Amino acid sequence: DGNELTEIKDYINENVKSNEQSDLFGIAKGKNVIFISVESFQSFVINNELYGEEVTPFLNELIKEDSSLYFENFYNQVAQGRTSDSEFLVENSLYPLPSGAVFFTNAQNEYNAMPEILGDYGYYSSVLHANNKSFWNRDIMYKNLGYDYFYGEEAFEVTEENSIGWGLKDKPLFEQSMKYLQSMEQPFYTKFITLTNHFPFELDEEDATIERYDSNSNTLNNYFQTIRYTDEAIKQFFDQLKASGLYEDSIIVIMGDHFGISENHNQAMSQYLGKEITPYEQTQLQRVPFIINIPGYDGGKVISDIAGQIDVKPTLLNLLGIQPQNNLGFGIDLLGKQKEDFVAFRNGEFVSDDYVYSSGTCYDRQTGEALESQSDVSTQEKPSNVCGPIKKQVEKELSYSDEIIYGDLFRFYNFENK
Ligand code: GP9
Repeated sequence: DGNELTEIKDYINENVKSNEQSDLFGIAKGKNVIFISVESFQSFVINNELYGEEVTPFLNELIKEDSSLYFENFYNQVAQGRTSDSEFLVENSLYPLPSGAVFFTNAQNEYNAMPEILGDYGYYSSVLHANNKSFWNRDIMYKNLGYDYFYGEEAFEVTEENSIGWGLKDKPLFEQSMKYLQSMEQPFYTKFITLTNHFPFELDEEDATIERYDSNSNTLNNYFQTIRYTDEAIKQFFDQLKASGLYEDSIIVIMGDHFGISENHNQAMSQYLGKEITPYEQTQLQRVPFIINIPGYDGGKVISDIAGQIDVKPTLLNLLGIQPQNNLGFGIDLLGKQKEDFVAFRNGEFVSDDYVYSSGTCYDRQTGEALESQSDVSTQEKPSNVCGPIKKQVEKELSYSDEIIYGDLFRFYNFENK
């Protein structure tokens, strides 16, 4: 009957939310939000080189700008629902499910998602993604999350020349989207989901502007070329936004959705990074870029605090000066006074300020040194058991999030708060 909600709300107030407002609250009030979800974009390529050439030259410049906030220790938290899980995390500040994709299993639930909240503040919301609308059950789920419109594959001119792999290439995606953006009611919240940097990372020869890598993994070898292409596509999009005049009235958010190079390619990855891929490094490889570009802002910086996709919703809403009453989630405003000090992964592993818990081992986050074995972690009494208490809280938090979804608890919550 929804009584579980009281316990969950208490937990969130005590452990997750901080009541102090960030200095940046409302700095982007009334601005359009252009959110670019970049397929399989991992942080290891940022500020990195291949054969002496920057892999992502445009984004490397962008994060240095005074108008940009870049989170260098931001982790993806997806599970089996991959891109759809990252969308779910972003829109709801809830965790994806332990198995299956919540976009399929609980698409009929009540939610209190970002498009719906922004709608109450006069925003028009849409998604631009050149794939079949029913992929990941998006057509159903988007309506339920409060999106006003979904520009799917049929909204774009897709030809043999302008597509590869999964469909329309990123450059024509942005190019063809300009007409939609220019005629859109403002302020708008618009999400782009790119496709070119999708496994197996195919690219036409004429689009390649960086060499392939040379290792035993074709996947990793190709990856540098497709992510460079996407970097160029985003650069071109910024130019078009500036030329159209939309740039000044918008904030642009760029986020990687999940990893592209799985652990099957660790040998090649280890060759590229020049270090062994331990479980600690494997977790560090779950970092994805998160960039917020705020035209006109001049306090840009690189933020090293740990962060995750669960934190996107409260962070963006705060920048927009929106503090909805009716809000229940497990993320924090990354620009505010922090409270929760771990990033939880769906399998119960986590990163905290001081530790990384991966494959049953607790590591020192700064040095990567292994501190305890799994058996130590589960024995609460040991004084050396530093990961154990955090692990317990992570499990509790994940199960609260599951309770909300499995019990469709927003039915009661929205009712209470109306
Ligand atoms: C498909 C695209 C890719 O529309 O979002 O999804 P993924 O395979 O990365 O989950």
